Amino acid sequence: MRLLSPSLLPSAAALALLMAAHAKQVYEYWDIGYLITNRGIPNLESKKAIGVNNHFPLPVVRADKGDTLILNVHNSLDVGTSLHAHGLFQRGTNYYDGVPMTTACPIAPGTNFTYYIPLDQAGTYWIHGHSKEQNFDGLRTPLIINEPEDPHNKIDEEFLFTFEDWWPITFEQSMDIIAAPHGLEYIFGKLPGALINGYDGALARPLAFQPGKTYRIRLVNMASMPEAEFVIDDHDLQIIEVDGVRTKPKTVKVVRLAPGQRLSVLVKAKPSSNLNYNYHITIMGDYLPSIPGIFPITHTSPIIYNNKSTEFAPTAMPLASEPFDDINIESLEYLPALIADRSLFLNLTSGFTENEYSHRESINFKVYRDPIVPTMFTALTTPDSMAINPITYGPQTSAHVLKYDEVIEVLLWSPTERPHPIHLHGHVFQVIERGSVKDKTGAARKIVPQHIAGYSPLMRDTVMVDVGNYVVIRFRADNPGVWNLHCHFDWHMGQGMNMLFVEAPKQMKEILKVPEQIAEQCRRQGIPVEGNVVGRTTYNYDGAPDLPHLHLTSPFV
Ligand SMILES: [Cu+2]
Repeated sequence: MRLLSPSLLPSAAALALLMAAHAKQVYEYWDIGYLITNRGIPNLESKKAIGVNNHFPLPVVRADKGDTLILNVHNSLDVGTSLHAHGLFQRGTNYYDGVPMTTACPIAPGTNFTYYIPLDQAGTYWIHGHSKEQNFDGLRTPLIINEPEDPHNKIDEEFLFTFEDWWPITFEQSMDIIAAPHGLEYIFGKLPGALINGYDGALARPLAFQPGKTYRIRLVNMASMPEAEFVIDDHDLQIIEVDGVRTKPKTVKVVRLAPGQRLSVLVKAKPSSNLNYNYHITIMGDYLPSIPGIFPITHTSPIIYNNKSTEFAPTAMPLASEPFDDINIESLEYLPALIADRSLFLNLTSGFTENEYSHRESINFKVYRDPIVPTMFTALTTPDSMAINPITYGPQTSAHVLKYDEVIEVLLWSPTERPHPIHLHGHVFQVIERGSVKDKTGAARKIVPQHIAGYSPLMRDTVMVDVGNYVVIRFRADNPGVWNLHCHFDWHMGQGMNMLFVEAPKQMKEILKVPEQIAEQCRRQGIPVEGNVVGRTTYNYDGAPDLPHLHLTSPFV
């Protein structure tokens, strides 16, 4: 028998020990409470915002891959709250995904709850409220997970930019307004300001560049509605990461991010320091009115090579080049286009309720409403034969039950005048195809080359479905749990554009070991944790939340 030196061949156990030696616990204490503020934006009314530890901006959370994030929350609000780590797979920890009535119960007012989140992925993520769209009122912050072995650690310096819209009204106030006839017209009289890194965008900080160096810039769009564009005059941006997924380097002039999306770009500084430059951040949205000087908002700030010079390179604004298209970016890790086992067609559309003509957003005309029992508990406590039947979760959750390891293709289409940044929890998906719903010639159709050996379609967790467009995505159901698919425009989510994938319920029962504190939060609020959508162990759904019938048009519009 041939023996290998242990020093040449570390055992799995030795490797695990090695990893454990580096892994650490990253501890955060967050007291979530109200603050009256306009976030320092001139001429904007203050509102009742939701902050952490009586302060804005929220703490930026930084950790290394392999660490565990221990996030101890105290809820000082008078309503429930919860936190979602956007982009993390939560493999085996579905109950820490932070979606009340899907994966757990809300954190009750006046109580504490601790998230224990294993950080198994490196990249750029964010943490935000997932209870009544509390992110709209400020509960959102980046989560940066460093990869100790990342070759891009050899960059010279790293910068982070977050983008937020800041409205002078609360989410609750805005929902009342937009649901009413002519609500959108009224609300556009209260346009938001822009926050960059948590402060008034007009104060965006100057950056200092040194000739010949390479910088990594992380971009996080945490906005409730607008998209954000980032450009540096006469500098290339090399995309290396999209939504936490490493990509093959892709050089562009400008990047655009929809709400929920993140990017990392490398920027190589000029070889000399003769000139200074500007960078520009534009907060924009096709659906928001264009008001000269007010919206879209572009904030410009200098990149200083030479602080003795006042000379600047000519500006690239307004932008001439096209924003990048995620169909043309490849993931770094080789994974060819998955072969779909089945396809779903999701019509992202809106309507008006039958009696009040109140506006609602929907998926396939189904307006999401919370079940009586959190769906994860329904999947875990009903017999296998019931747990695989979507009706067990109630019609108003639009639950789709997925088989373990099957590949699902989803065609997302927006036939209305509204764009929808669609986010899937617990996964990244491949972006396979996009085009226009009304295109009869196929000219607008863009599809990844599925038969080119070595081609790896981009994987991401949030994709923009533009006005009148469709997007085809594919993912493998290899993460047992209950995962939301929803629009990341807060108003659309709040109006019901949300649905559930109940993924591999049988395997969920084997894998998920639900901590006692989850059920304790439910019991404290009288929320049942067993049975079907209404808490029964039979096929009796009396009392399930209504599914409102939608009219396509309203007599008021
Ligand atoms: Cu939407």
